[in-house]
This record gives sequence, C-alpha cells and structure tokens, in this order.
Amino acid sequence: MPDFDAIIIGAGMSGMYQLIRLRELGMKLRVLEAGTGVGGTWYWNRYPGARFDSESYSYGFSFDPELLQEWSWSEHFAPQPETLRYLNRVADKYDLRRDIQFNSKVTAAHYADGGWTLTLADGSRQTARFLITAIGPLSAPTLPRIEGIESFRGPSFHTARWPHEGVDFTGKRVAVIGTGATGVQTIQEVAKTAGHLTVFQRTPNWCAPLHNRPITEEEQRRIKEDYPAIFQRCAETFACFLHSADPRGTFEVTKAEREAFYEELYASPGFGIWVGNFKDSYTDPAANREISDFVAAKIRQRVKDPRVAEMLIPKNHGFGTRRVPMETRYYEVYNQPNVELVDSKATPIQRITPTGLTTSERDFEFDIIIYATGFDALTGAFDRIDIRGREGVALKQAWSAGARTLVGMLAEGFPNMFMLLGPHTALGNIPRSIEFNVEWVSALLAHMQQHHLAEAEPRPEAVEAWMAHVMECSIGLLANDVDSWFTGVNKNVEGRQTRMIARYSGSAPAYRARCDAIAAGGYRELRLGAASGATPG
Ligand code: NA7
Repeated sequence: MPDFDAIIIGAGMSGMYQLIRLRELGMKLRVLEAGTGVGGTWYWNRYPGARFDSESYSYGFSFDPELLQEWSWSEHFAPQPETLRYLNRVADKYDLRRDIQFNSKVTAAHYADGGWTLTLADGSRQTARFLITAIGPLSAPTLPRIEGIESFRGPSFHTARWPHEGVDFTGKRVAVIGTGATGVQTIQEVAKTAGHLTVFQRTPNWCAPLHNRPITEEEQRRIKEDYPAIFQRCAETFACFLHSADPRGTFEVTKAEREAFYEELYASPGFGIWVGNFKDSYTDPAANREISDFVAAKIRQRVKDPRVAEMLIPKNHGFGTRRVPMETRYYEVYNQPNVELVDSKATPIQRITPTGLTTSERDFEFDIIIYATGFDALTGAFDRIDIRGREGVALKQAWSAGARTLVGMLAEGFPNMFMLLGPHTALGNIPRSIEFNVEWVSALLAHMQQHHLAEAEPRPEAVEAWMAHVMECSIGLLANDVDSWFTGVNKNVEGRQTRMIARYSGSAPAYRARCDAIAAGGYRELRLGAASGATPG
C-alpha cells in the first residue's frame, strides 16, 4: 500500500486548493513544500515592489463565498506581503498545514506498479498512487551565466529568493540586472532609497502605468456585492482578466478615435492597455506599430534625457509581444540623479568581481547586486525534479523537443501524474486557471473513485490532437517572432536558446470547453485502468 492516496508537490495557490478539494474525496493526502510556509510565488517573491498586476478582487480564490466577504483587499493591486497574509489566512481557515510537510524539497518522482515514489532532498521517500504537481509555471529562478558570479563579496540576491528579513538600500550602491516585470517593480522601489542605483538593461520592455490606489470603503462594499459578476466576467474573457480585447480593428476607426482610445487605456488601471486593446494589436504588424508608436511617444515625454529615453524604447519587438511590465513612475526613475541606465547589449557584463562588475566598457563598484533575471519558465520546475514514468523514461527526455501534454494536465507515459498549471494550460489571470485545473483534476479523481479505476494516462492520439490544437492557436501571433519566456527562450539555460511554441495561446474559455468536453464524454481521451492494488480513497 502506498503511504498516501495522493502527494501534491507545492503549497502555493494550486497546491493549497487541490488539498482542499481532494480532502472532500476522503483521500489520504500529503503536500510537500520546499519553503517554510504556504504561498508559492507569494512566499518566494518578496523583492521590494512585488505586487499584483491583476485587480486584487479578480485574483483571490473565488470558491468560498464566505472568505470573499471576510477578506478586504486594501489596494486595487495588492502588494506581496498582503497576498501572503491572505494565503496564510486561507491556510488557517482550512487547517491546511496539518497535511503540509514544509522544508521538503522533492528531488525525484519515479513511477512503477501503479504508483509514485518520491525522494526528498534529505534522502527520505514517500509513496502515493497519484502525483499532483503544483510547482508553478514561473518558479525555477535562473541566475545569469556570468563569470565570477560567486566572487562578489557583498550581498547579492535573485528576486525570487529574497531574504525574509528584507534589505535596506539606504545610501547603498545597488545594481539591478534585468528589466522584465520583476526588474521594473524592483527598480522603481529601490530607486527611492538607494544612494546610487545602476540598472543593467539588455532588452528594454514596453511598460505601462498600473494606476494603483487604495480601495475606498464604498468601493469595498461594491466589490463584495459584485463578486459573482466579477468572476463571471473573468470566466468570459480571453485570459480571465477583467479586461478583454476591443472588438474593433485598429484601422476601423479614425486616427483621432484611435489616439483617444489609446489615451484612455494608458490612463486606466491595470492590463487594459495590453489585453483590452484593439483586437488586431498583436497579429497585424501595422496595428502593432500604431500602439508601439503611441507608447514610445509616452516614454519620450516621461524621460527627460532623450538619449536615455531612446535606450528605454524597445526596437526589436512591438508593444505587447512580450509580457508588459506594469509600472508606477518607472520611467521617471531615470530622471533621478541617483539612477543610471546601462545598455547591456552594447556593453555586455563580462564578469562579476569581488567588488562589483566589469562591462566591456568599464568597472563598477557595488554594495548590493540584485538579479532580476527571471525563470526557467513553464517546464523549468519539472526539469529540476528527476521525474520518471513508465520504463524509467525521464520527463525531461520525453519533453526534450518541447513539452507534450493533454490539456497541459497529463503527459503520455506518466500515468497518474496530474499537472496543475503545467505547460499548455490557459494562464492569464492565474488563480482563475488554477481553480479550473484543480476542479478538473478533482472531478477526474472522483470519477476514478466511483468506478474503481486506479490508473489514468492520456491516449497518444489524444495528445497528438491536443498538440495540434496548441500549434494551431499560436498561428499568426507576432509574439512568436520574439525571444521571451512566452516562446520558451532563456539565454541562461542550456537548451533554451531557440524559440518554440511553449504555451497555450488559445482563449481560456476555449481551453475550458475542451477540458469539459473530455470530462462530459467520460474521459475517452484517457486510458483509465483498474490497475493492480488498491483503488483511490
Ligand atoms: P523576465 O521577464 O524573464 O526578465 C528577465 C530579465 O533579466 C530580462 O530583462 C532579461 O534580459 C534579463 N537578463 C537575463 N539574463 C541576463 C544577463 N545575463 N544579462 C543581462 N540581463 C539579463 O523575468 P521576470 O522575473 O521579470 O518576469 C517573469 C514573469 O514573472 C513575468 O512575466 C510575470 O508574469 C511574472 P533579456 O530580455 O533576456 O535580454
């Protein structure tokens, strides 16, 4: 008999919710979590300035109406400490910690005889019939491959491994390497107190104003009343945000109307400017040029030094074809006398030294170095565990030419492994996708329980058909021609140098419809077997 019916790896939002749902099936459960607390992304990413880019009230769990009324978000886009408090509150309310083993990093998961054996970093082992990975799409941090990185004598941090006690920058000489969504949030915060901040930017990103502000009492009351409508809206939009694309094409309106619409979006809170723009903004190059030119003009207005403004305007990709970092006075930071921007493409960082770093042009001295250099996205967290399925085949090997899944949740050759937010699930406003994935997996396990089925694996032809759909959804996207984690590129990771179709780019409603059809049809796309041994639950 296995130790558990199911082991869930990860106590972030997906692991927490999966635990809640599977308890309802009476299963014996264990969550293994590398950190010392719950929260996943919000546990690890404690860097200064970390906060939501989704409206807070569209981001929290939706499954518990009582919790929705009990919890009051303080800002339209909540800061990380508040989100972590919220998730701890959920853990308290559902008494989740009794099934979570903290400080428990899983290093291997091997399938044999209808179940999984997991090995932890301390060498201990646990077995379960079902393995559920709740390990996150952006959770495997990557440091830059720069010589001498170990030699720096001062403190240095990756943003996703931030010290719990925080860092004081007052009067310090600070370097930030990286200007993605994380770098942008970090820079605008560190610039407030650092003695001198040097930003090393390899590729500028198109950033847009977040327009965050506190939630008033009146707004709070309305939000709590409107929750059903808020989540209904999220269920209907392309990427589960409150925003959705404007049904008009960019050139269906006059130039004046277009400018007015862009102005309105630029002045509105949140992702509207990205995902609420004209419908052809990211498929028609001419349309994309219009919005890019508009945002470039804004950057030129906001940054006083024209040379610096030009450095901050992306030249190799159009607006919205990479993740748009949301900002609060980010561009104005470069007007401050204590902030310097270095072009790391023109003058690459050659090595980290004991006292700072050296570029092809000059030496820099720093007290603190911050690496905002991102993640081995989508599949990186899987690659960091030695996952082996039937006949000892390694998942990393099976996915060497790109991940192959059925609806992002199942992989051929890896029976009884269910991936929450695996590659090819709809992402967008992530908790909405988490809730859907968790409920789909829970329904499958309930079905197996009812029918005394002990083994589930996707059929090869179903995987083939799903992969064809994933490919089809990506046709015509301008983002395909740009290096970013969207296209599976991370220059700091071996084997991630070339672009691929790394994620699902269809709509969330279309994704859910496909998953629901599988369930409604009795899971014909899966080989469900009454394998040897006990049935679940
Ligand atoms: P990103 O968006 O992957 O950004 C990483 C940044 O780090 C990006 O600007 C990179 O430049 C830069 N980088 C990486 N390696 C180097 C080296 N060696 N030298 C200089 N600069 C480097 O990660 P984030 O954490 O900001 O965001 C990830 C997602 O998390 C985000 O989209 C949200 O959805 C949440 P590059 O662009 O590769 O030239």
